Amino acid sequence: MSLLLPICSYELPTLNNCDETSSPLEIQRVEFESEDVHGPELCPHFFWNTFLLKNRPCLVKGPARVMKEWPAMRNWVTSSGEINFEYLIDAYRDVQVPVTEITKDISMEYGGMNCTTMSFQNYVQYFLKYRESDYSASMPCLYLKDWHILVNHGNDETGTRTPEKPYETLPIFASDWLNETSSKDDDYRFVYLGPKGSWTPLHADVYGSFSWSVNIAGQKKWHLYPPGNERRFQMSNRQSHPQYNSENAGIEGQDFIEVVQQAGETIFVPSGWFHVVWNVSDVISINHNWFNGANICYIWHQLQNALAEVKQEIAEWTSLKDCAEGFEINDQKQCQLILKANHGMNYSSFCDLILNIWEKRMDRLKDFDDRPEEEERVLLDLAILRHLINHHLLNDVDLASEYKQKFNFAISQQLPRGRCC
Ligand SMILES: O=C(O)CCC(=O)C(=O)O
Ligand SMILES: [Fe+2]
Repeated sequence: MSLLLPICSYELPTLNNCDETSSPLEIQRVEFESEDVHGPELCPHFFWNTFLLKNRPCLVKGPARVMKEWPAMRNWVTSSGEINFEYLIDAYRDVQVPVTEITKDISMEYGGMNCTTMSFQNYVQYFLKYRESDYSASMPCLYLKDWHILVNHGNDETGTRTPEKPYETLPIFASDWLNETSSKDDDYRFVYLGPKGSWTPLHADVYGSFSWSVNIAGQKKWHLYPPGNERRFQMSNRQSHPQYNSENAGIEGQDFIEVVQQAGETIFVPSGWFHVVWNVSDVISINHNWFNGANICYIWHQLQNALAEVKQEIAEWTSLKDCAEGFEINDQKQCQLILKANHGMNYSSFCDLILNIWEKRMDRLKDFDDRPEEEERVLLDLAILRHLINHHLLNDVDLASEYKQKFNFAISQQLPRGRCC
């Protein structure tokens, strides 16, 4: 089917999934150093067409002028480029933060490490001691990860001085359906603070999302594996590979990209790319997981695959008759409950998100003044959503009829002021 779009500088996704990557295995580098912040390099069309749609990783430098204005760049780093613990403690002293004990065993399974929470101040005290001991093997290696720093930002319950919002998402990453619709007390925007030697095991990101990650201070080393190798890694879904046992060699027989990310650089990790990350020095970084029209069909396919896995599991239990009491493979409700527990999302959470974005874009069309750029984006989102609904969601046998009705109603609506998508 062809999509009717206004003449548009955003290319349309081919609307297949992201499993194929024909690009050479090398990281592309983009420098956004232009003084003109509206210059072509910063333009979201360029990034959309070149990286998001092609599902290719890239390392972005700059835009220096924009990032220099981020409070995080000004305040979290000392003039000699070190992490500014004095400022951070002052700003986040009593905030409870999630901390993971990192094993030195590189073959550890993702999620197999111990997690706890502690006050930010206690974590920094530990960090400084660990550093003074020269990262002694006799001390635990603790990694502050997945800190939702913007959740409840400005809502000062702890008595700590509320800091400024530390950064603004760069325009190239701004189209973000996941964080746009996430609830006030949960999101997919994180800070990571880790001592030299801490690391994150092999995984692909939640739901098949994209991620971007910028180092505010310090260096990280990444190994990136293109999608399509999961079967050969012999793992299901997000589990780690048990034979990842050398930091430098990577997984035997598998091609990968190695990249060292410096302070001030942002890495874009596309959908379905497995990755391992090491903190080469003490590092503080900001990371978002997100998806939008460029990878929404992939997110949907991941959800369908996760449901197929649930059904498969239930079928296996059912064949062990004794444990199968009360379970039916066609019990949609049970399947959806397990899907939510396993995958973090199920059909209704996905469909609610899609309907929410559809409504917001339709509303947005009602009150455009003179911003053709933004209108173009909104029409692009609507065209992609319409395709997803017509060609994927409405054809799915497992989708509840209640949602099919809602989707049929949504796409039967006229676009405001005679527009089409
Ligand atoms: O920095 C890390 O330790 C992990 C980051 C990561 O996995 C990501 O940005 O997707
Ligand atoms: Fe990741």
